[in-house]
Amino acid sequence: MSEDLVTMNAEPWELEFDPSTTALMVIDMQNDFTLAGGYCHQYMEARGMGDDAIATLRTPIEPIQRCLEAARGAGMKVIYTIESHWADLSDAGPSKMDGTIRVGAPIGAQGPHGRNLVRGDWGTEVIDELKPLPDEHVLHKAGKGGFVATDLDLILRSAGITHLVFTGITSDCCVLFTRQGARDRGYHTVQLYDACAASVQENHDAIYNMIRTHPEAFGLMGTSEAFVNAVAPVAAHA
Ligand code: C5J
Repeated sequence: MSEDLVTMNAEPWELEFDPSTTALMVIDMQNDFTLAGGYCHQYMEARGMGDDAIATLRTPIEPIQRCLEAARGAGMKVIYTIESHWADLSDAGPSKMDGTIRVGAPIGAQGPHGRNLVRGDWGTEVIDELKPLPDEHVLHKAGKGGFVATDLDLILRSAGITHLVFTGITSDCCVLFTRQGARDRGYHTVQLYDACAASVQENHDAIYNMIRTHPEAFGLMGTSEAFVNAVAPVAAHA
């Protein structure tokens, strides 16, 4: 274990962490949530907001690229999650199926590029701009929270990880559920404002109001710049 304790600017207080026991989380940066024709575009289009949602959900891409470069340079663990289901939809529960039918984008329906949220299809691939390295985990989850029915907790604890830095989408759904799963399991967390997004900007900002008001429940808030600045000295002599 390294002795490289770093301090990151965050709200409402600074976060001190060791990069060797901290993981960068990249939540659901997959084609189905970031490209026209995908699952998210379909259901937001049903409300006349498809293109706006995709534009907003792509804003974290560059900040995440900078975070990935800094985290990898500092030798940090990087973990991706993907929302996906088996091709026979056996892990798509009744309430989730019903909800996606009602919003106009049923799980498993054929879209222009593949079936919605089906593992192995186009929509459940990590986007080209953020491809994982061969030794990085890409965890597939059928729920919104990354700890539910996955081996995420085991992987983190086996690697001695105590702190999680959250990036990805969406801040009002899968980032929120995964972060809260982490909080309930005792991990320290910080979420990076510009490296996350929701399909509706007001929801993204509401999440940050919640964090500011209840950091004991939701963890801390920072920026990609603050994270990169914190780990850059470690990267410089890694
Ligand atoms: C949603 C997600 N919103 N990744 N998924 O269905 O947040």
